[in-house]
Amino acid sequence: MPTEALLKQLSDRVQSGQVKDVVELIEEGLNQGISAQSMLDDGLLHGLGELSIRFRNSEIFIAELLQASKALKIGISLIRDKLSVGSVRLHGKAVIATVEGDLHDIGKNLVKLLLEGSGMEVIDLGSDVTAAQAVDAVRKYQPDVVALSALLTTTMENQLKIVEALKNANLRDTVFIIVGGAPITAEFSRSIGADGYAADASSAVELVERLMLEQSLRSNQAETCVRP
Ligand code: B1M
Repeated sequence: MPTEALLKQLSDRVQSGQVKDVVELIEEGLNQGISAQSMLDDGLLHGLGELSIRFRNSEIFIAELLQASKALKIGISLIRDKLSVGSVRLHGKAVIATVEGDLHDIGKNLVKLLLEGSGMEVIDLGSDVTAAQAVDAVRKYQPDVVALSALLTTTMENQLKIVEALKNANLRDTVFIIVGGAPITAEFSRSIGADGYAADASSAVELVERLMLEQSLRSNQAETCVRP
């Protein structure tokens, strides 16, 4: 099947939540040499995007959105090993979560996938994660990065709650906090005192790389200063 037709079918089958067809189309696409990134962006996510417009216009119900999300997740699981962020190699540990009150985890899972793919150990706290749970996880795992996702305008403030809770627990300065999700902006990130915002999963990896590089430059400078 021509690439364009296959990607269109993939998008259509996600929208109609046909898991079996999605699996078959991805297998066919991989055999044809279509890139995993293209199947993700132009097939799976395109389908979810189209459905989102219909959901906003009240043309479909939440059950259809759920079924489509299921098809999309299974699709991603088939190409996850082939998605990459180029040459970025990271070390260290990240704790990732979707904040309290929010069940949207597809974007968070993509960020997790790419952070793992770039070499980080990622502890996934799941979705609907409270500030107390985030603080406990930072105490327990001592990560370098806390990555927070929020998809609802009503839950984005819960990213601030986590920043505040980490401050109150004297843990704020032990981690980089990065935030993302559809309603989040760079300005919002600054306003809540996070260390950075990323618009998508690959930018999240680049952001972590930049923050860790800056940190290691700072500690090298400090070491040079104290050396006799
Ligand atoms: Co919901 N939902 N949903 N939904 N849903 C939205 C977010 C909405 C915009 C739909 C709409 O109205 N058009 C709307 C929010 C409106 C608002 O807040 N202003 C909405 C609503 C209203 C709701 C409910 C309230 C509906 C209801 O019950 N009446 C309900 C809330 C449930 C809850 O969370 N408490 C609800 C439920 C659901 C489902 C469960 C059915 C399902 C989620 C399934 C799941 O995740 N397991 C769902 C879905 C699928 C969506 C849409 C259609 C798609 C979200 C998605 O997965 N996108 C969404 C519409 C939309 O966003 N266009 C919508 C694909 C994903 C890859 O993108 O998550 O944005 P995204 O992630 C991106 C970037 O944002 C970024 O990277 C990813 C791309 O690489 N990113 C990060 C994300 N996190 C990051 C973290 C980072 C960095 C980057 O660093 C840490």
